[in-house]
Amino acid sequence: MKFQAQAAVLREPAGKMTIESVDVGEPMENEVLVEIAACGICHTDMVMRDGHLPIPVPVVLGHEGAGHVVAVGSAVTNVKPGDPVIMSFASCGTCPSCVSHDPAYCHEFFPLNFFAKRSDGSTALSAQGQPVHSHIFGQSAFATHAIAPARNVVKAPADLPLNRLAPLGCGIQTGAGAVLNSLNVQAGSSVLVMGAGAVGMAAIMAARIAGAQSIIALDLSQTRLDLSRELGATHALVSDGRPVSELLRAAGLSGVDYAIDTTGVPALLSQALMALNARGVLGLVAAYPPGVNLSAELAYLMSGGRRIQGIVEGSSDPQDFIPKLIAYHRRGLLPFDRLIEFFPFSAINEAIEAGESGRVIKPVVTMT
Ligand code: CXF
Ligand code: ZN
Repeated sequence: MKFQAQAAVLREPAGKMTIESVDVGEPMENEVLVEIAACGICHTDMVMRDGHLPIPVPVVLGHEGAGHVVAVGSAVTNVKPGDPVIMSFASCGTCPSCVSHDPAYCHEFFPLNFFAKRSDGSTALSAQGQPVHSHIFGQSAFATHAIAPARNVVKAPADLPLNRLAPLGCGIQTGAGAVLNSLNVQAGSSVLVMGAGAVGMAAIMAARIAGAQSIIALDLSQTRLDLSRELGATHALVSDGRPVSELLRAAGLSGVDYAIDTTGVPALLSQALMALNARGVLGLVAAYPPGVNLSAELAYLMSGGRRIQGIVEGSSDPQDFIPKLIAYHRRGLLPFDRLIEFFPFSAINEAIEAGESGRVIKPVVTMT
């Protein structure tokens, strides 16, 4: 059985998306069909759109979907039709990382999330009989309907609006998880967060939850820095071209125990390394295009026991971590809704523009 959905199709790299009628196939035995209520826009969607993370076209992007399960494949047991769900990233479930509940480091992470098709090569979508690539992050949720592996979906509470919960599946989980899971930020420590976008703001809120003593936001935008202070930053530094260590010194800070990069700007990474205290860690969280390198003085790293750590999706197991984030949100500790502005699905290109111009921190398109 095929039915029609509306999807925002990207037909050429760096192009605009066009909302088109597409045919959606049936879920395979381990998949679910979700009617999407809302989908957040993540910077990684733009990196994929522009071909910096190479993906095939035509394709439907979108990887912060939330909605209701409409149908399930014959082997699905974790959800049933009618359940509200938040969609997250795809993982294989059988590699050593997945078996040890670390699916963000799934050995198949890149094929499953970026190849825009199932492992058997098929896509869930077509238009005028031609395949349209699907399964971006196992979801392709810039659409009214998406087919996802059952492992990808996390049951959502019935009493919270799904459109607000959508960004938990990537951006919020990534920033909060970097602090609470990957780096395990300790109470009383100092945390530098470079970039006050959705991921950076989530990291700032999480650093407050962790009890960090100094939480330093660094960004170009004074408006964002003002908001970062409301969300937990103790210091807000305008990135004005001076090296990070100099900015910290001017703010009365000597160094930091943790630095989290959400910007992907190589010069800032080198500077952040030089601002690490002994035993400090630099967490790499941005969507770095392939081929971008970092050089560091080995004696400096070694002698202070300093580390550089790659972080994917906040080292989260979404099945456990998203419910934890919702519990923090209910207690008022993670007010990520303050980052969101909603747009109708038909205005997806305006929503993207609002995100890229920096006017909106987390645009979310709503389908229902
Ligand atoms: C991505 C960033 C690029 C590597 C995989 C995870 N995060 C999501 O947007
Ligand atoms: Zn993302």
